[in-house]
Amino acid sequence: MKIKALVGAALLAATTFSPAAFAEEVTLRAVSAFNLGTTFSREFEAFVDWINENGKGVVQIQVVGGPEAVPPFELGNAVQSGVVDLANNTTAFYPNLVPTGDAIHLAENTVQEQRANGCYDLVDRIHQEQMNVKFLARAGDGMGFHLYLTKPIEGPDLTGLTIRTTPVYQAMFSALGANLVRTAPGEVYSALERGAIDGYGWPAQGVLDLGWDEQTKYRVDPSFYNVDVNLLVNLDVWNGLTDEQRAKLEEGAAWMEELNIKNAEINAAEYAKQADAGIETITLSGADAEKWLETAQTEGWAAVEAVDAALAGELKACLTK
Ligand code: 173
Repeated sequence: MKIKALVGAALLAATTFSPAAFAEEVTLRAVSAFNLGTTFSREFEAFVDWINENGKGVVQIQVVGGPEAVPPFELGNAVQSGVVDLANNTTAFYPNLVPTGDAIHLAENTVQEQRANGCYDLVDRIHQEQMNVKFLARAGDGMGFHLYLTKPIEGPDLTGLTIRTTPVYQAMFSALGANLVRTAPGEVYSALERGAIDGYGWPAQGVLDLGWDEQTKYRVDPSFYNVDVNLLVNLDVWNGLTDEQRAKLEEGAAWMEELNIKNAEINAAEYAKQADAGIETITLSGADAEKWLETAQTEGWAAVEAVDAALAGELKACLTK
């Protein structure tokens, strides 16, 4: 018995994560796919502060870093394997692991509605089964995506334009005729500066954070979809926590998801700042706007259906009205 216990303790000491049975307070190591201090780490950092304030003696979070710590497109693998315990990441950065993840930003209902109608449980189950992570919480809800350009367009025709993309915009922009280049956010500024791209897909918020306004002339309205930036916890780590630790993290998750309500107001403030920075708005209207939004939804769902028709059907049933 004694030897077994000693070997067990030695093995545990060799891992970065100390299970709850041996430590009253556990510290999770977290990495963000987005630069710390910028828009898409905002809710994550608020969540970390909330946990570190309200979880004393139970659970704490240590932020290891942002994209400089783990490259954004590698972060999914890092949290899957347990190299990091908790990740702030968007489905567009881990399509290799959860190929139907694109469905989440096609949602027409809120995160709170998805919790109530069972959709959150479905999304969580898919993440657990396919990626070995607990889908703890979602930020970004209530904020759409836009196309930003260095040259004007007349209507919803992107023929001849080279646009920086992620899986979010891929189906829509390619159906509208664009050439696409997939890059992490960190490469957008220099691609614009070099003239390698004529524009990029990006959410309503965060352009100024990254200094991209210097290289951006136009934003195309209306916005489409709903941003998803998710807190993911390695499933082995999650399962090793006590009920109290899990409950504290879930309490923090619900608190963080309430912050999504502020997005409408923040979007409006961000549009005003973009205008002040000289970004002009190209507003598609009438049939052009209809084509823009219709293409977004139809092509977006077609891409998810092509991955897994049955799962796409289940997701669509609880994500759309
Ligand atoms: O454009 C992107 O890099 C992207 O897909 C995304 C998704 C969520 C938040 C910010 C960017």
